[in-house]
Amino acid sequence: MYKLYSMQRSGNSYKVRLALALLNMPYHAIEIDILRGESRTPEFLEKNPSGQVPLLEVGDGRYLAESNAILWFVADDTPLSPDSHIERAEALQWMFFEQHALEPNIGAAYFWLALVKGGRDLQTHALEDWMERGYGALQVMENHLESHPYFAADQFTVADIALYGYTHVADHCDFDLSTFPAIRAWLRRVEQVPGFVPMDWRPDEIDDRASLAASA
Ligand SMILES: N[C@@H](CCC(=O)N[C@@H](CS)C(=O)NCC(=O)O)C(=O)O
Repeated sequence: MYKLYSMQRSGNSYKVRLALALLNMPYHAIEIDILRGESRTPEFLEKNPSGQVPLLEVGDGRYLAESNAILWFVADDTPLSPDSHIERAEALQWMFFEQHALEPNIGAAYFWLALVKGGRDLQTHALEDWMERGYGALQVMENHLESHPYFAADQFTVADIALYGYTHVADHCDFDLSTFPAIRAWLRRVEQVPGFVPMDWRPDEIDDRASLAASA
């Protein structure tokens, strides 16, 4: 069984939890609180030198980092992964887009505005850039979704999961989605996919370090 190091309110971690839930794959979840430095301990850095979640232990002491690499790994040979050569590449194209255009802007705004107390004051200057680039990414998505139901292969794939992670919290960190009707319709379509789980959903087996420590 896989072991997933993840943080409940991390969009990158949620992408992996959503894929595993949709695939009905059992796993053991370990909650890592990045705000308390739990991803930067020597023990964690040994597993992932980047000091970040999500991190999947795939067995035999082998670890996989980077949310989209994990998505690709778990979705391989499942209905979440397109079959044809070109459609697989198109899914990857959108997953790279997510990492360079969406996540660094909406993900950063979400982290500092929604998760870090006082984050808005600490990041006033960066916020302007994140907003501008984040809206740019949303416009690219809107244009695509005006004529496609999903991002790749005209079907729901890992590319949608990757993009859903931060797009669905954009309005929690100052982005206004009211002028992006195609994105809003796509968000609702994703939420209708059988087996969909929201960000605050927890798998049955969760090892929360803080609650374990508190009950010890
Ligand atoms: N490109 C990585 C980014 C992962 C990432 O930024 N993780 C954040 C949580 S969303 C983290 O662990 N930050 C803690 C830190 O950098 O110390 C991915 O997609 O997995």
